[in-house]
Amino acid sequence: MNHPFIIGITGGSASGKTHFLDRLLHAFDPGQVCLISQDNYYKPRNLQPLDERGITNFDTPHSIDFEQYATDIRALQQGKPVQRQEYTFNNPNKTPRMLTFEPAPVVVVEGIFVLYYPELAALLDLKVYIDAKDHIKLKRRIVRDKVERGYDLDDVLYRYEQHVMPTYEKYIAPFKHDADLIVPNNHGFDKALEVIRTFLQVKISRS
Ligand code: UZR
Ligand code: MG
Repeated sequence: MNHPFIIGITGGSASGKTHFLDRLLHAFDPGQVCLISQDNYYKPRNLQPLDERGITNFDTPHSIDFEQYATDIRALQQGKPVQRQEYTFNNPNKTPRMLTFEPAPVVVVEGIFVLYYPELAALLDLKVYIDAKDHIKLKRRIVRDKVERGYDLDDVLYRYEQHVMPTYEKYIAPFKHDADLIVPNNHGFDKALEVIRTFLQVKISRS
């Protein structure tokens, strides 16, 4: 097999990265595309930095074990499978599964910091930035954090203002300029999705 084509997907929290990838991956067979998400590389909770109020801040580049993340992406690049325990966010009742990432012609690397870490960015053959307005991201984040991550409204608003936005401005938005493609996602992304899907199909057919 040739080296896989590695596509990076980034953008602010709740910009629609996961949703974009759900839709994209739907169009492929499981053996054609491997998704390896930064979410599974959060360090354990007791190693997460605390803010000045003693609240865990999951939004700093120190929150992620990016050395291991880069090592695992390199393994996939060389055609080797990777195992990693699932990260279950704020759900103590959920038993983490052991995930296996199998090498595939296309590898998708997704997360808020994938352009920030130079070692990681250097592995990407195509860099895509999903862009949404701040109030739209906040609205999505309120809904998602309640349903999927178990935070109440006060908590979401506090984190958004104190952690998420400062991180966005410092470690995410500046890297928009390093992206190859910027996909606006305020009202949907159907056409951009189709462009990227078609492109990846060509890559797969030539692999
Ligand atoms: P996306 N995050 C959690 O909510 N809980 C955790 O245990 C670990 C991370 C959040 C993190 C960040 N911040 O903004 C977001 N907080 O996950 C990134 N608070 O994920 O790109 O899917 O929004
Ligand atoms: Mg996500």
